[in-house]
Amino acid sequence: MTTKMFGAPVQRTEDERLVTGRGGYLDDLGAGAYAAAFVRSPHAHARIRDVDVMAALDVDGLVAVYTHDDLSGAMAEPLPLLIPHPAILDGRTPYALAKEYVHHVGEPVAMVVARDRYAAEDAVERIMVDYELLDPVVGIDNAERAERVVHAGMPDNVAAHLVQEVGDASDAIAAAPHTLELDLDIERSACTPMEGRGVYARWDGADGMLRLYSSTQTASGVRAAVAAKLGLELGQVEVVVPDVGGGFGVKIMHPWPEELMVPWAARLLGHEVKWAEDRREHFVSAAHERGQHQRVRAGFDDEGRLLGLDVRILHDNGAYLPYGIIVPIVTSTQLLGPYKPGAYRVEFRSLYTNTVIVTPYRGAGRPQGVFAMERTMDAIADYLGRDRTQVRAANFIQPDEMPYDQGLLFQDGRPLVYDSGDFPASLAKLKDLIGWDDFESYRERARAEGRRVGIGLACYVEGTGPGPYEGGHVQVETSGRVRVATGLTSQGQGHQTILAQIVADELGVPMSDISVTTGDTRRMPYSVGTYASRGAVMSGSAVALAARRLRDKALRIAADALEADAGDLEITDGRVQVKGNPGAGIDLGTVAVLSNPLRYAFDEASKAATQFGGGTDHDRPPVADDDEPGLEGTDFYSPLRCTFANGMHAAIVETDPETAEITILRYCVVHDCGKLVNPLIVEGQVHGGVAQGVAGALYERMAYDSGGQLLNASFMDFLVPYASEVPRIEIDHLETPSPLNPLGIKGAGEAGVIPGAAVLAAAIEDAEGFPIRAMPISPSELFHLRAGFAAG
Ligand code: MCN
Repeated sequence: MTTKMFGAPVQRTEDERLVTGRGGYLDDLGAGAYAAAFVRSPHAHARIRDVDVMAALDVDGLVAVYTHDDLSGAMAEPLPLLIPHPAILDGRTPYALAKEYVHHVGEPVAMVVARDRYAAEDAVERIMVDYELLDPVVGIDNAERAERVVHAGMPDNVAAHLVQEVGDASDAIAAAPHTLELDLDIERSACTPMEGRGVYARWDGADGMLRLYSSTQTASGVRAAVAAKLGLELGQVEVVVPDVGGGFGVKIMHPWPEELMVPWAARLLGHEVKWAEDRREHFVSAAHERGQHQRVRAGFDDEGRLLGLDVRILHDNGAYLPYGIIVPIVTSTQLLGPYKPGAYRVEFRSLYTNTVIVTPYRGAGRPQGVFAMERTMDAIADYLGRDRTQVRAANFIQPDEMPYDQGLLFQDGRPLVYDSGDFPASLAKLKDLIGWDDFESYRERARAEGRRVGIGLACYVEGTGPGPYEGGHVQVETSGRVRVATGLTSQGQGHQTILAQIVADELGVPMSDISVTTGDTRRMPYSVGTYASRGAVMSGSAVALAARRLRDKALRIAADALEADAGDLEITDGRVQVKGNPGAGIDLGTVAVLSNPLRYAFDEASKAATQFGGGTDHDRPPVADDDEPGLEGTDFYSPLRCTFANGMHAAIVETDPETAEITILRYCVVHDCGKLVNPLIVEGQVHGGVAQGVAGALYERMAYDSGGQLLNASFMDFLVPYASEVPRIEIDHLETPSPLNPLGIKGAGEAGVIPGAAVLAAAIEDAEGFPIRAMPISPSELFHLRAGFAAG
């Protein structure tokens, strides 16, 4: 390697285009397309008696109206259950358009296609749906009581039930010197990306090809689902993902009903069709997450060591289960964080409710797990009168115990094994960064000024970079420029930059000579997608492997041309040369020419190529027996299991003694995602994550009334924090490389959000002196808690 871009804080190459308004998002496409709009259920639970479309047919510009009756074959069947699991008792999934019943407000009942969106919306308003209202089930308590049911034939509303146990937790708790119990709540929230969902489809009847543009995190998943549902061969469907204005998990779902209906109609009508979600639609019909009740029982010794832990989780699953049980299984298996309890039992029930579905939202179940575990750690410390960091340290898995098997099974049935990490070192860094040991004197000074301040911390581990695989394609053009393709889609993570950094080092070319294509199934048909903080680990490794292979090939070809030994060659600044003798070498572009005999006649570079006899040596086969023509190649990376990143956050808050306003004075992060490809990007990811963590702790919640109506379905009412509410974030890194992948990387994209609720609950509790058991918490809730505490 001659350049050293891996690890450098390189500015993101995609930003100039995006911040100067040259990005191309879904709704920038398809100016001539028909517009689709959806009739959505205004009720949380109802039977559809009739859909009367007559009045809509008069709307000027109307093209077509579709209901479930118009669908046939696979399109008329429910959507697939994407990730099955034996713990799923009854996995209900929605239809592309509702059939007989609606199970949440916002569920699509009919689709209108019209010349433009105005006409489509007018027609939507004229469609009369006759609903027989049924009792909705809203909230975890109601779902658990099961006095009403969400789905006919399911009397207890339990979608899935799973128990995992390591040792005998009941015995361990019963025998422990101390025990305590906690009831915890964390409310529903949502991803709220800047850009909503959207899909634009073109059907080319002449060659039977469907071209689909989708604002998705999973291009290949959409392709597979649409092909299957529309009865097309995979080779007939291409999915291209334009710039995406954020996803955070909501665009991981594939297919959304709209993502099926739009191409289905485009094919039927032989005309382009587009749907771009508006904000209100996003609130009421896209996915949410978080929503859990947790009951924790802990048994511990005088040092605060956990001897037994029993956690029971009720998870609000929403009306359908297309995404299986990923969220509660992540909560239940990654809840233990950096700790090793003597025995552990976890049980969850995933409950159907008449609210929108749940897909993994950044952090995916971990914020809830960390909330349970870290609130427990704090409760133990407070009970024993010990420092909160000491109790944690007493429970840490030590670095020399790595790899550490928690004895639990993850979603895919594989054991949950932490590959590496140094928790004591992280804690030491965090304590230094925030000045933990000096806080009491600061508190005293603040108290003397009539101010109330508190400090809290929270620790987490995060399984990142799961398989099954991801690919990378690398091609050297005869110009010497390098094209890289990944199946990942980018929602703002900076993939183009970091993949170019990796390839620059592996191939020995300047970053400015590398361009990266993301989310285009024409360039990379086999891919899994961007979620679970897997991009750097999976695609980073795949492109590194592809580039390494290409480098070997380039050296072989150049060795032949230079009549040198491949082992004596190196690639520097895009030139293959003899080590120690830069004069003796050829450009990579020339190697690309040599690799493809057909290019000799056409290419300028062939002039250089012929110098080395590549085109004139008739005794040598133009392509070696075990090689393919061209300087390009694809490689795939498929890990044994995911790699565990970890981190610890601490915050100092101030709560106003009168108004109960909560201000974050400091927010510190120690983060370990293995080797950092680009520290600037990782810190940006941590900043974004912390902003969402703060949002989930203090502002954002989905407020449903008892009828299943979302009361805050707009940015006037759903409080997304402004930059002014997000604290300055101080970050320190630890780099314990992962032994599992070729670059030693662990994921970073979700980390910042994970401990947000736990760390702020701890700090507020410390400021106030009474337990905080539910998040988010608003000033008015804090005010009432104070009053309740004061009243005893
Ligand atoms: N990175 C790095 N070094 C590491 C790890 C990561 O330089 N050791 C860089 C990566 O190269 C990448 C970024 O950090 O540019 C995030 O990488 P990774 O952790 O692999 O996450 P993914 O690329 O798989 O992105 C998904 C992740 C998830 S799951 C959510 S949710 C999320 C997130 O990324 N949604 C986002 N970050 C987001 N950022 C933006 N702007 N928008 C979203 O929707």
